[in-house]
Amino acid sequence: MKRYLQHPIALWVAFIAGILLIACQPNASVSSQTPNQNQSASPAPFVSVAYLDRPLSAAPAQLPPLPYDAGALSKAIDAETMRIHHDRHHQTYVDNLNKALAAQPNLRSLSIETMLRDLNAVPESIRETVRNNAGGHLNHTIFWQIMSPNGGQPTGTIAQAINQTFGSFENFRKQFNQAGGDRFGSGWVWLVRNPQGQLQILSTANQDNPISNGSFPIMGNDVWEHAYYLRYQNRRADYLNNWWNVLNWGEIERRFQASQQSGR
Ligand code: MN3
Repeated sequence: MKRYLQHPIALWVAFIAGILLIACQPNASVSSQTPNQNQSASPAPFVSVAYLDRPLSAAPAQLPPLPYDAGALSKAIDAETMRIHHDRHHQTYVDNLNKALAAQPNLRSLSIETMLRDLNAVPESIRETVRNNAGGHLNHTIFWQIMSPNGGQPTGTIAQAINQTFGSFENFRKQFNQAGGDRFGSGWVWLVRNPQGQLQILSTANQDNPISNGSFPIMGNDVWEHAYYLRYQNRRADYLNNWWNVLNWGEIERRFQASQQSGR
């Protein structure tokens, strides 16, 4: 009998010990997981500067459709310019990039952002072609998205940040247009989040994108003549002024918030 009694008691003791272990477990797991969660959150999450939620693929690069009709931005840009700009110029960057990467399966598996962040990793024989055409593809992919037929004024956190950094929206607009007008030849004018975490206006030559210098492009305007020549001819300043009528401030706000999460 004793042996039978001892056995259930041993089971009972084990059962209580088990309950105690389980009862202690949540505390132990919370305290041990908290630092782990912090560790995994500390590296900045990947944020695509093209689409924010997914990288811009080079396997193969593809022309994204315009998110509105070609004539929708006529407050600033005529339909024919939009068609030529998107269907031919942007398509050409895509085609030339795919040609350059055709024999480079390792590079094709990288995102366009990754390539442009480290151009030295691209073989020298195609580096300039990748710089220009991957840059052209990325820049125009951003450009189409940050415009919309509606225009208007910035709201939300981007409006506050612009006021804090530049004094007022009007000052920001003036400085941005000035930088776009001062770009000699072809290039872009940008509002970026720089590596120090500040908003900054800068311009880049040709199809260079600010990510190559560690900045996050929040919004940018194309000041190549192909972007405005049919309607404005040599009057780049008029194009720069009118462009503010067709900005997608909701998308720009989304990009500003993503730039803060990106850690760059
Ligand atoms: Mn262009």
